[in-house]
Amino acid sequence: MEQTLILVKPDGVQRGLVGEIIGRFERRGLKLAGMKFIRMSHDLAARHYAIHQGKPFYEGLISYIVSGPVVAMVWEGKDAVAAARATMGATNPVAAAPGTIRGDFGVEIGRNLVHGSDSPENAVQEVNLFFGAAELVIWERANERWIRE
Ligand code: DAT
Ligand code: MG
Repeated sequence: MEQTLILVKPDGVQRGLVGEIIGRFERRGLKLAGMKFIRMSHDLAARHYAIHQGKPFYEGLISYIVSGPVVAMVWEGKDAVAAARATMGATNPVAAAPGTIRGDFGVEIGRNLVHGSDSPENAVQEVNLFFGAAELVIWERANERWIRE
């Protein structure tokens, strides 16, 4: 089953939006497979954002993501990556549609509240970077047939 790595970034935690953000993925119908509350190390941040190394915003991005605790989660389901990205909204909250997390709570690209994997291939890498196999839970959701055909 497709999985995606979602982070509630330090601004989401500091602003008391953890429950609000988790609730949106939960209500959407994605299924939670793993969750932890961590302070990312500089090393983890550098590995997570390796693709952005050298870009003008890289240093600011790293110092932001390690500036406070984050909630790291794995959500799963068919098309989990695309569904989660749609729920998050565009990278720049100013351009994000109202009704999305970034469109409802953000006004600044460097404070965009949430991370979500951008492809199923990258999602596999990101999930493995943050979670060991033993930290992911296989479980049966009682109302599964009312969410998935
Ligand atoms: P996303 O988080 O939507 O996947 P991304 O992977 O392109 O976006 O970039 C990672 C983060 O880096 C993004 O959430 C915010 C920051 N960022 C991206 N482009 C930026 C820019 N042009 N200026 C400042 N920060 C930027
Ligand atoms: Mg990205």
